[in-house]
Amino acid sequence: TRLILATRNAGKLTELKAILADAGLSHDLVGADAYPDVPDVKETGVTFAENALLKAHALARATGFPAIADDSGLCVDVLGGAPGIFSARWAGRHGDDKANLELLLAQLGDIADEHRGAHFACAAALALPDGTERVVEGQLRGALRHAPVGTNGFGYDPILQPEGETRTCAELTAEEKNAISHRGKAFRGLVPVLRELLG
Ligand code: ITT
Repeated sequence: TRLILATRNAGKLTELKAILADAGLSHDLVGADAYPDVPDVKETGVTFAENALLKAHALARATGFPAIADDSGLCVDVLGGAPGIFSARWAGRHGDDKANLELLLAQLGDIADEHRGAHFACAAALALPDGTERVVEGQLRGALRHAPVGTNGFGYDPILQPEGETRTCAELTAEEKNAISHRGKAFRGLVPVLRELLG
């Protein structure tokens, strides 16, 4: 059966397909770009879970297929959890990863390493056309570097060094990142729910 991946973020889509395939999910995975006529939903929620559910419901309702969505971001301790749900447009323009990362580094300035704690957060939401919904969340704890390193991944990956790692997320292979990431944890947690509700 068809399962819609309710995202237009290419980096997320690549990771989601790998995470779900590794978990043995055999559904026909189709990105939101296959439905260009479905308008982007306004992310009016105040939590990752609320926004993930908004996106999943919008696609499930519009397509008549089950849909899963990812809402995620970087939460910085000394910024009280910002950028958080505003991570994709922190510097103003939605999806401008380079500008977002540079603004965040500038905001942190030369704050010492012991005060550069942060985590990635991800809410994985499932919505069925009948309105059934489920959410599972995951986090990846780490510290922020003073300058970007690495070219893999997307978004803030070049500045987050996971706990227990010497490399940034952008220096990890896709497999290494998915094994420990907020997204990997959230969506692997959603897999048993998908099996139960979708068969
Ligand atoms: P969709 O809503 O279409 O899924 P989006 O990019 O708008 O795409 P979000 O609102 O959830 O999605 O924003 C997520 C932002 O958080 C993303 O643009 C990155 O800047 C950041 N982010 C999330 N996961 C990340 C990861 O694994 N590595 C680096 N940055 C990440």
